[in-house]
Amino acid sequence: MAGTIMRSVCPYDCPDTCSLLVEVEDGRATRVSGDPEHPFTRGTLCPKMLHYERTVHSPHRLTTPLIRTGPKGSGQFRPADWDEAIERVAARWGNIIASFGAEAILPYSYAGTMGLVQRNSGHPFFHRLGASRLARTICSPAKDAGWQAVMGETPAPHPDTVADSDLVILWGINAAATSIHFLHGVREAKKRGATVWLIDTYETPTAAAADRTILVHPGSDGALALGLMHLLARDEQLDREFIAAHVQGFEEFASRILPLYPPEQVSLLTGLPVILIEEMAASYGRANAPFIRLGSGLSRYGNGAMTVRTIATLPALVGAYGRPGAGCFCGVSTGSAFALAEVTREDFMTKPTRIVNMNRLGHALTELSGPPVMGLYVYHSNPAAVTPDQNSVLRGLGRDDLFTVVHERFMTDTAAFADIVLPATSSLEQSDIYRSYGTYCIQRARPVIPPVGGSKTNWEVFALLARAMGFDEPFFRQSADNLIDHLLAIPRSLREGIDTARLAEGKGVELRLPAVAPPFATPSGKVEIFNPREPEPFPRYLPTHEEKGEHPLRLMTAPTPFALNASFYEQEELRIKQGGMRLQMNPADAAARGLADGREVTAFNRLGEVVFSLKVTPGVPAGVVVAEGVWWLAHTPGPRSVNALVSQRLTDRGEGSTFYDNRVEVRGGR
Ligand SMILES: Nc1nc2c(c(=O)[nH]1)N[C@H]1C(S)=C(S)[C@@H](COP(=O)(O)OP(=O)(O)OC[C@H]3O[C@@H](n4cnc5c(=O)[nH]c(N)nc54)[C@H](O)[C@@H]3O)O[C@H]1N2
Ligand SMILES: Nc1nc2c(c(=O)[nH]1)N[C@H]1C(S)=C(S)[C@@H](COP(=O)(O)OP(=O)(O)OC[C@H]3O[C@@H](n4cnc5c(=O)[nH]c(N)nc54)[C@H](O)[C@@H]3O)O[C@H]1N2
Ligand SMILES: [Mo]
Repeated sequence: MAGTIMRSVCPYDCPDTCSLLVEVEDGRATRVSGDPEHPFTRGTLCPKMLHYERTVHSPHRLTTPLIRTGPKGSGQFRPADWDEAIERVAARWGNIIASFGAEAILPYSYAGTMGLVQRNSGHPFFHRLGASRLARTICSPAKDAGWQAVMGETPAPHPDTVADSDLVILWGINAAATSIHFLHGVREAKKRGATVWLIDTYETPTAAAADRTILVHPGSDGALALGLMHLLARDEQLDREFIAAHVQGFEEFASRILPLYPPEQVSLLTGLPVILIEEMAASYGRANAPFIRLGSGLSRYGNGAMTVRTIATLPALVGAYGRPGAGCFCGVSTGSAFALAEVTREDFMTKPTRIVNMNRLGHALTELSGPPVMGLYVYHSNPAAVTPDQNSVLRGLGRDDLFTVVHERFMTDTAAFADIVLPATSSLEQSDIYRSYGTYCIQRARPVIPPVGGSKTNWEVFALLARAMGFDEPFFRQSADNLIDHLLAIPRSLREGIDTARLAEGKGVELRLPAVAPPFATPSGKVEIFNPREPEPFPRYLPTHEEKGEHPLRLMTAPTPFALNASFYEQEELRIKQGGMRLQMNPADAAARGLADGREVTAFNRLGEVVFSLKVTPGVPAGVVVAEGVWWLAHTPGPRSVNALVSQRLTDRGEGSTFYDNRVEVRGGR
């Protein structure tokens, strides 16, 4: 007998935020499919979510609290009940606070679930505790900083408006892996005659959706944008009227900055032939509605914010901002659709506490003093796998005097280092309210199955911890649904006039689309090529950290279609689809090193060594190697995964990660 169909939301860190139809039989999810009624995702699921039930009911799910019995990292635990586990945490934290102060406790969380309540449910607790705060900058703060420097708070156009474009530029985005529903609009545009370019550092699966794939040197996109603008100015392919009315600082930019970037110079920086740069500029200048869809990869460099800032400047020269089907889409910022401060409760902090950058966890655990980190609480994140400089993170997690609690669905690389592991529910077992960073949809989810085993939601665990720590604020005694109701009761302009009945039914609902501009949401109301508040008042080309580096090969730590960061590695079928943990290399680089396809190789730099199986492919240019996916150590060919090769250095603005700004050398064998 077929089960009941219930609605839920994909909780993962993806711009699309699909609505799900879940078939439930006897309290188990038996099948998951896309919801055709969702305005943006239209019933299609990605390869990762097709069998979400295999994650939810995986035999590897954690079902009971665990207490460490063996050495740190050995993965030896005994089961315990919740009371014992919570009491131990509270007692140990009490001791740490007495000896070192509450700032010796560090929460570490990111994006295992994107729901607003479950994702942020630790904030009020740790604010109340007086713990150190975490700067959650692993993903794309440099992209935000670069966009904001030019466009302020100007909202993105509706993603489906790409269908009205005649020149679509997928710039540093592997949309076939990370944003498949955006490609729907791209296909529509193509049907109407648009040309599609992909600009990346290697031929990703998205190349199949593009008419033309343009491969640049890593981190050089800012130079390309400057070169295109140089040519637009030289050839008078400018929208002078738009510039005069809506752009700040163009004349000085054109006279002082653009002359520095003639095509010959840009060719040296990007590796593109002069004739191609000329051709690109002419096509961009001629297009009626050029639409840039900007990914985050190119922002994860020492010059990442400046690169995004420079690219965000380009559409202004041809007046593409505000024109239907044109402009630049970096991601939507619908954060203001909800009063998030009601969830995060910064007012629970009695004084502003120390802020620790999550990209530098290795440093925080091994070198930070005043006070040192003595207690670490990890929830919906897997720092042993996803965080830069894996060797330093693992050294930190291995400290005998560090008390680590990990709230997880699986025995991840991080959980294996815990003193206490707490079992977490999956999204199908919890209530939440979702927004999205790639669409204007919101959606409410309620549990569709009971918790698997003894697992608990983030929200519930913080309620237990609050009680154990003696916090008596009523806030900690409400349910997640109470808080969601409260959020929905606070009016916000983005939610004005939305279909609340649909929302209550659990369906995806579109917010009111903000007017894109002009005037632009910047202090001047204009596109700010000149921005006096920035240390660099004009966009220009900045070098990456590794422009000139010790090793010859630039390492791309790219996403795979068959996993999401270090999530989904519990599904064997998806690991098989990835073809194992591979390093992709150009045939010339492989030949120069005497390396054959399928061989075991070691990539190394000053930070570490990682074993891969080699995939030789002309899709990767010489001088670049590609490692897709963030593998769990349980499934790696050697003792480390890719982030052992990634440094803790930060971006130029925004204190972001620099995952793509690393070099390696590669040798055969281990
Ligand atoms: N299947 C899948 N989906 C995902 C994820 C995943 O891991 N797998 N991750 C999720 C998360 S957390 C995020 S933030 C988003 C990210 O989504 P995207 O922004 O699409 O992905 P990124 O990893 O940021 O990088 C995208 C591309 O940037 C390219 N790139 C790197 N350096 C450069 C450069 O210098 N110039 C150019 N032009 N391109 C460059 C990489 O080769 C890669 O193809 O995707 C989300 N969705
Ligand atoms: N080499 C390389 N490294 C990367 C990236 C890359 O592309 N390449 N991408 C980077 C980016 S953009 C990002 S955003 C980060 C992502 O970093 P993370 O957000 O840490 O990513 P995940 O690996 O998805 O880990 C999330 C964990 O949360 C758990 N989880 C899921 N739901 C819940 C829940 O409801 N409660 C609890 N307690 N746990 C839950 C999952 O089981 C999973 O282990 O990774 C970064 N690291
Ligand atoms: Mo991310």
